[in-house]
Amino acid sequence: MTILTVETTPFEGQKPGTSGLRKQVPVFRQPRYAENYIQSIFDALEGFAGKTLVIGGDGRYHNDAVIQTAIRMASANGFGHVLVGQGGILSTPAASHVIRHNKAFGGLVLSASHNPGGPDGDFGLKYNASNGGPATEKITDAVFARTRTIARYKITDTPDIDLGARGETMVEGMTVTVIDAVADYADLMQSLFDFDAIRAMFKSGFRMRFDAMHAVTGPYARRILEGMLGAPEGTVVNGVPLPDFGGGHPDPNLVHAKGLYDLLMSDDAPDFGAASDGDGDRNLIIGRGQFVTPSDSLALLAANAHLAPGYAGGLSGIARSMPTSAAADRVAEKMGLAIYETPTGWKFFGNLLDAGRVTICGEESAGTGSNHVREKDGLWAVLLWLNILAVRKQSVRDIVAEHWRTYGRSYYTRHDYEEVETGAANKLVEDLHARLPNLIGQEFGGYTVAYADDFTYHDPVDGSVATNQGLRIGFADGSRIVVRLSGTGTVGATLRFYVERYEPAGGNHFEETQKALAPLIAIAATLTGIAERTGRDAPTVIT
Ligand code: G16
Repeated sequence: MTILTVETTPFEGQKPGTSGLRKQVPVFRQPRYAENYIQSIFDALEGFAGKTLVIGGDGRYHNDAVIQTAIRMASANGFGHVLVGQGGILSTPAASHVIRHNKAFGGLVLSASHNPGGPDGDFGLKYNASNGGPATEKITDAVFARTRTIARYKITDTPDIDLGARGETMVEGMTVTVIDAVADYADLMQSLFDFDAIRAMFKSGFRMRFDAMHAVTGPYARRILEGMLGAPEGTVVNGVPLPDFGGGHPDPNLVHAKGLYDLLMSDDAPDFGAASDGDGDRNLIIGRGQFVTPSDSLALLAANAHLAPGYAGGLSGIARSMPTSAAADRVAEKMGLAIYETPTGWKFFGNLLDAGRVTICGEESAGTGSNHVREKDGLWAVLLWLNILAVRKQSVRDIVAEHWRTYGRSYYTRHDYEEVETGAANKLVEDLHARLPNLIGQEFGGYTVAYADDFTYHDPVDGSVATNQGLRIGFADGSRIVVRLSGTGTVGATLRFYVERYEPAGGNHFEETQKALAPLIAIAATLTGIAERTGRDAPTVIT
């Protein structure tokens, strides 16, 4: 067996987006494509000789093939040890924990998150650093630069590892350990939450449905919810990870998890419903008769986290991505906590968490997490909710209503226009960008523009600056419209409109969301000319 140095030439467009490199499977399956990208990652890193690399993915189509390649390349490039999840599986938050727990040099996370899988679906690959979090822009820029000049990669000609069985194998002087994908993560969850209280709640008849969407959280949810917490068998549905997610779209939103939503709104609704996405970092929370927006969920979890043992000492601060509603800001204000507004992308929370400035972070895109790992964490959010419900002994609906009574409500919606022609989408953003300075002071249907800018983030920890992070149009009453291009789509461009209006404590908090926001949605349509420019008369997805 030998180490081979293979000559190669660059591929166009291996640019990591919001969450690593995401492309359609046929693109990723081209000969040398994954190899080029993995070698570019290794070339952008320094000092890993003899160190540990964690590898795992969400089980989607092509996962196993790329894992075998990554193992051969890690060996050929001089890593000393690879930890890989059994069956090639590791949820993204579990991978983050395994990296931290084992003091690994870093990890390769194979996932296209909530994007569809299968031979014609999507695939993705990202590098996480030793803190367990997504690589910083500095590293991803270096990786991208390398993909443009790469001329060779290193790989061994060793046979495939058996990923199905736990144990150790040697690959050219490097040890590969196939680990239990769930055990360490389950221990971590048990250390944060009051499992006794949650167990007692299930025992007293509390009913829940967790939809794993045939994605990676199935084994985690079964072991933790049904195994350790005593939820009745059948609580977890679609619990077997499948390479094509059973033909579904593993995005826990109101379109792709409609079955769960309908159940929770029905006469036969259980007390609580939740779902997670392809790689287990997102969460959907629905109480009986009550959907909880991710922005509200962040605010509610922050306000109640002290009820869980892992957060009993209080929070150091809260962070949210810029397009996320200001609901968490009001909690921070009342509790005297620092609040940070970061660009979209979990990586921007990393420095704040590492520096101990914040304990809890969240995003409108169904991501919530804390300093326990450096990724958002779907099951963690579900367990924190369960812990809160077990202690407060109220329904989700009552808890939400009480929260709005105390803090006011941020009516909030996101309208996505997917697979828009890239040129048209870029032009829309460019034109609106050019008009921003002139909008200030103008009035639209009773809403006066107080500020309009392209969001720039100054990282308070390392001083780095991220520009062009989304167009914000803020109104005098605190309402807001945000327009940005998604960094995770793989076909054409995805345009996102985020619309928010604040209804203070004492106001009407029970209007239908789209109705409550209709005037602002109309302003967004007029200002952007979305219909004329894209030919679309409605968004693809409304959340
Ligand atoms: C990724 C990032 C998130 C981001 C989301 C949506 O999530 O980790 O921080 O909010 O993409 O990004 P965009 O609006 O650019 O599509 P995931 O779950 O896809 O890894």
